[in-house]
Amino acid sequence: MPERFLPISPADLRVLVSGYQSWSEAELRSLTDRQSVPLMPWRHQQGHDPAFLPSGEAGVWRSHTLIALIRPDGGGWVGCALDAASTFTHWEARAGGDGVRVTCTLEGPPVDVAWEETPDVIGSVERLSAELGRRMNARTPAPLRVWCSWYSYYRNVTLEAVLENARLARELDLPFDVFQVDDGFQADLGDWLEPSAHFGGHVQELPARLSELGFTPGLWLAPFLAAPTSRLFRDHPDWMLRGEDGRPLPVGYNWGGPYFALDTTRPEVLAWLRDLARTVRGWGFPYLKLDFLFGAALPGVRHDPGVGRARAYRNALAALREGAGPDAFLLGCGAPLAASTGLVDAMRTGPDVAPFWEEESRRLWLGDATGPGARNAVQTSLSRWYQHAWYQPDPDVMIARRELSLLGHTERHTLLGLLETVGGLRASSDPLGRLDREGLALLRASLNVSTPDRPRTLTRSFGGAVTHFTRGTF
Ligand code: 9PG
Repeated sequence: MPERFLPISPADLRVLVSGYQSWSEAELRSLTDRQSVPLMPWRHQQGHDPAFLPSGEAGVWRSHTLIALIRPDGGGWVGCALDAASTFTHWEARAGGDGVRVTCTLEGPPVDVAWEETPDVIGSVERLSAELGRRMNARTPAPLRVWCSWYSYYRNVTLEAVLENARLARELDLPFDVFQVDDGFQADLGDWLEPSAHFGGHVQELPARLSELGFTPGLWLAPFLAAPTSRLFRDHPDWMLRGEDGRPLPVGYNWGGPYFALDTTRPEVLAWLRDLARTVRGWGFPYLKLDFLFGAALPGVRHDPGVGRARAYRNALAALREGAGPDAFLLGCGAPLAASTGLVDAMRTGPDVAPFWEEESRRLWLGDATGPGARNAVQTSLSRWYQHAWYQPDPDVMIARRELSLLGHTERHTLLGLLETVGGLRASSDPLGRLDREGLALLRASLNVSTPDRPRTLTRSFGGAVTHFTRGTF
């Protein structure tokens, strides 16, 4: 279905779009509004698909994998790719004077794409999304309750801080399944096996001690990236994704500088990824948070130009799955969404939560709603509710603490209510020793895992919230 024309007034339609990767915007908006495109070019690679950016014109909406156009009576049209293993499916809805033109373009080999008119858009979205999940052998294990070090310790995390929280969780009888160490334990981006100077030990020491306390050990990796200062980059400059000029291509900016991505069409890179996952699994980490995964799907010059971006990505993720083992729990993050189905167990479906509601200037003036904040996280995950058929959604952590947070009472409770709506993983980063009675009660409430079939019913009753959770109206 390369192109369809709908003879209906654009003013009567809303559009549901799902951005490319975890952090990209997903929203339900009036078709005549303008989809924002980040002003800063370096945000294009890190939050969007640089090969299919929002156009920035009013009345033009771009979406990956799935798009829906919704009439006021709840009926409308839904388009959905039914497979995403080797192909990215790009949708565009363009309002014109006499109707709406919908186009679908494929990046990769031909793939089945559904397009239907329906009296019940929500029902059709759920059904087509489930069909994609079935065809790609989605893994949707029971959701876990995770303590993650990121949203309070950030890169200053230490071995002792993780253990202290784990001991407290046991003492307070908090029902966490997993204790997961995030970014900060490693010597450099790419040098995962050496410890950072401040961590106070080797991350290898943690599994035995966490298991003793009854928790499953979890570890963060950004396995497709390398810092220019890393040993990985120094030893293997030829393993990097390249630009047209033949030099390693800087693909983003974080950790105080630019970073590079691995070229996963090289067999030796796939072997290295397999070994990495096998090694950390061998250390005793069956739960892995695999971050910045978009790194393997960026446009650039690859060793094997015959392998498309979606395939290069999928092969890289499959290598990690092979190394970690079929029973490892893999959480994707910063990842192309549908293309991960069947290889990950859970997926971050929005940008990072933060201990504040939102950075309005970044969203409104810089056109970038991929930044951290409770509002962006909630809106995006909520607008992707149907993806529970592809993996366990991870709407990111609850922030229950009052100290070290700017979230007010209503915002904390809104966060809780909306996380419950999305279902999936339940997580916290709160320093447990700093929670007061109210914070502890809120944390306990948030660890109540909701089942994957709940979002549907809840989203119907939260329809108003989804609709009004839009720029300027909330
Ligand atoms: C660790 C963090 C945490 C967090 C992840 C991810 O677009 N960006 O520049 C961008 C940077 C970092 C980021 C998200 C987006 O956070 O989502 O949970 O693991 O990395 O560095």
